[in-house]
Amino acid sequence: MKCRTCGKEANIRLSAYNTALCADDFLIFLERRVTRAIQKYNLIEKTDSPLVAVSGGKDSLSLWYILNNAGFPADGIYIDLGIDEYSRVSFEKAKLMADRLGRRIYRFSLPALFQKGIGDLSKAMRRAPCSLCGVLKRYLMNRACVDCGYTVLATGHNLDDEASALFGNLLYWKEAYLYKKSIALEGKGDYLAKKVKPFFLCSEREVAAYAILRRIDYVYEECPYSVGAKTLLYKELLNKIEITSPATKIRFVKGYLDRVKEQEARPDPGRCTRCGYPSYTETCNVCRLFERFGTGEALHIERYEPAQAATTHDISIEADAAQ
Ligand code: Q46
Ligand code: ZN
Repeated sequence: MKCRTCGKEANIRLSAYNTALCADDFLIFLERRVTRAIQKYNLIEKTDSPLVAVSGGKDSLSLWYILNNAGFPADGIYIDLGIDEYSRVSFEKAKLMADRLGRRIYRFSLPALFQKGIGDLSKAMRRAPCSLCGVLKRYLMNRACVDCGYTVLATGHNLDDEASALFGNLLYWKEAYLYKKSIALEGKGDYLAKKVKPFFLCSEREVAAYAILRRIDYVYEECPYSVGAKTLLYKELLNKIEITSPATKIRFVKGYLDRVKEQEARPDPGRCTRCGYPSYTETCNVCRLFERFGTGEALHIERYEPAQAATTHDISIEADAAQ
């Protein structure tokens, strides 16, 4: 198996593109896919100041790395869910990348804000941890982006995440969610940040290979609450289909992108009467949580400055007709 670009021995087979590449050319290939998606879908402008949602996993750390090396200087936001060792290790990995890039990282901590981690908080609220976690992460990341002066929030959702979410939403005809999954969701006023997913068309396997080849130190363990999640089953099913019919996932997600209408993608939410941030109800879920479990103090965000100078390499965003 030879590398399509240089003819050397290939290291990775990309069945969806019916090709194979050596390690060096694969890194260039993936970085170009990301920068082209940024250009094609107008995800981030050169004048933007992006904030990356960093979990300590391979996707978010690789995205943070790529953006900074592609000329989009970005800081990170980490949400500490208070899941003991998992949260501690995840934040360590996030800080390592902050140091490597020479970028700042912000942190919201659920135990500091609510005196409980996501496990106890979800028990107290009689709500599934992942559903509550989703609400909190959306709120806190939006607050970090808007309040700290960033113009766009970038998340590391990859092709497999999007294909499995789309599959699940179609399977149960969750039409209300169907149009909220686009590659970019525009912001509104001074209270809702623009959200983008530059890895939308990059598979989980591709991002994992990228992280390993770039020696990105990420947390291997999954969040303990992900065990048994339906999205994992959907990912497995889609990967089985992919084996016999390569490129199914990317066609599925690209077909969605062609159909999704931006106007419908983000129905105008109202604003919470207490905090002023997006809410479909008079008082948002998070203000209600603060009322019950908060410390009574203002929302507190921690800020970590990088410990050492940045070590980066440049990634070109010029179009390359050969790819
Ligand atoms: S939602 Fe659920 Fe994830 Fe939150 S509680 Fe963990 S598994 S981290 S993407
Ligand atoms: Zn509120």
